[in-house]
Amino acid sequence: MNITSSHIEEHNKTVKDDHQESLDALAHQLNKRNIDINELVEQAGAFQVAIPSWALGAGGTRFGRFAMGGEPRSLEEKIEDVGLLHALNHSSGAISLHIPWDIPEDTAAVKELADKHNLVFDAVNSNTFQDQEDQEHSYKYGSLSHTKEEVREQAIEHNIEVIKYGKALGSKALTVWLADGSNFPGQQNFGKALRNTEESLHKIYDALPDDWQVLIEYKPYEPNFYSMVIPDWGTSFLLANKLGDQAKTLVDLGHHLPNTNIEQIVAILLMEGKLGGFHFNDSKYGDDDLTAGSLKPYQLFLIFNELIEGTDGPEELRNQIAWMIDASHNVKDPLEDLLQSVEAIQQAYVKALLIDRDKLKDVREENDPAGAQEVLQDAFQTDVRPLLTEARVRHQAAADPIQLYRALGVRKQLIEERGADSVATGL
Ligand SMILES: [Mn+2]
Repeated sequence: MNITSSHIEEHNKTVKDDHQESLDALAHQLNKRNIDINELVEQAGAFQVAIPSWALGAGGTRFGRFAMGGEPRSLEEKIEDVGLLHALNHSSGAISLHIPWDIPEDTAAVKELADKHNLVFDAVNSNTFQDQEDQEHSYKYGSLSHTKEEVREQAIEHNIEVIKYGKALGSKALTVWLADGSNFPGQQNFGKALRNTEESLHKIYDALPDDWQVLIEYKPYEPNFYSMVIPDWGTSFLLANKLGDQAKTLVDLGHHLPNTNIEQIVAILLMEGKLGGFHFNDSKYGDDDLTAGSLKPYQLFLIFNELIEGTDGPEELRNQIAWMIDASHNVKDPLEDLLQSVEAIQQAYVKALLIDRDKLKDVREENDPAGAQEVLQDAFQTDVRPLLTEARVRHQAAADPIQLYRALGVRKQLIEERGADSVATGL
């Protein structure tokens, strides 16, 4: 399945007049606020969010997995799917691999295929939360934190191997998420488990190329329900500080207890130069892995407000942090879901760029909370969708990616090519 430039042109022609009308209205509105729409269109078009290789199939829950049909059967087909997304929205120009679900056997060929789709390889992810076939030691009771040295060594070796794959593909970061923890009180010595983890991470850190980063993810519960070895940003931050400059914290939006003020965490990590990565999703109760922005678009906007406030400019913000979608798709077509996620992230980003920073500074200085709310709402309530459409059109992508995806019958064609019962590797 290929989306060609003529598919795109045809589609863009059909929406051209309506789009121009909306864009002109928005430009006029922003002009009155002394905002140049072209500058924002450029920033929006430059924003890229990595797609993880495991997000292209139907996601599973503990209770069931409902096949989507046409799921990618190999890493090559996953790259093709991300290529489809990028062709449609011009903002999914990176892929994040999960090893060992997606081992690039022939790295040169995999890189070439990615190049063909204008994709680069973002952070690589290790996996020590499952046992693999022919693995000597089990991770049932932990990996980098395990009580037994031989298990820890095996997990360290795995991470170093993941770095090797990443190096061959041009990645610049390793993301470590540990499922390690305990299910029952008394099961684990908290201090010892954390100390073991620190020592293991040190060995992985020593194997990092000089221009790489290691990103440490945290999670308060699940799969362990009494304690997690790295439960929160503070513990991740502590480890990152102990390791050194190349170690940073990764914030996954679904990895917090309900009502946590994530934007404040973002601000503090940025202040300390320790925010390295971001995983987008949305949730109502826990790590629900729902489409980014589907439930809490205002929270996403407030997070981007802090991201912009805490960095030196849009370009620095884009380059300084590894952006990735980390969501699962149980009932939606994953490709449509990913298109919606990217769109929601870009909306939040552009709306946060609209915030009148001088005014916000003034109202804060004057301790004027009502004034602060007005400033934020002025930005948040602006409908920036025509601006995002314009960014896509200027980059020869689809004015309305989902509309074109459906009009072309992409899923139907993928089912014809790959079968109705193909299953992607992943959760
Ligand atoms: Mn994550």
